[in-house]
Amino acid sequence: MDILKWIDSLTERSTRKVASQSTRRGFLVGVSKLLVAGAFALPVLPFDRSSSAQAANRDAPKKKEPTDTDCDYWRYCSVDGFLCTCCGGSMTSCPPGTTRSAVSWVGTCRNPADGRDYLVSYNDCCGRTTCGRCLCNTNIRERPGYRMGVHNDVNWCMANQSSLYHCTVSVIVGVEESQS
Ligand code: ABN
Repeated sequence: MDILKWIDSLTERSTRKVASQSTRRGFLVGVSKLLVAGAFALPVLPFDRSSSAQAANRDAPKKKEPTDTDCDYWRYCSVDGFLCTCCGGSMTSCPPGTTRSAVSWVGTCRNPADGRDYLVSYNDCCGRTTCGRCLCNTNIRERPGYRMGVHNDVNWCMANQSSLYHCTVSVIVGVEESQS
């Protein structure tokens, strides 16, 4: 009991002493100084700025550039058919055993590399059954069947000796005049 009283009186005496030696304003000034010092110190504290943010950036999936076997490759902007690049041919040549259609439809596609518009002739390759690989149906600026030259939902092998449709090539036949 005595020890409790002694702790009580000790606490009371030291509290009174602190209270008599300090003012409320002084206390507030001290706290403010601490806050200001903290605000200046914060930016120089050693944060780990190195790896995590950079790694998150680096590991974000990058959009892969389309190649000549992808439907979103610029030259295929108005295709309706199987890409010959997936069928043993190339962008401009028919696979072995097929012949290029005598007639075709055309599309106008912008090349993102130079920003120019190209006239692309989409010819079907004829003489073998459908290739079945890389079916694309992009149809940009395609028009209904009454404008046959820009309609692509047609078997253009109809004018060839064999009307079997195999795949489609995309041949550049014109380019817009440059602006300058
Ligand atoms: N021009 C490609 C194609 C071929 C057959 C049927 C529809 C479209």
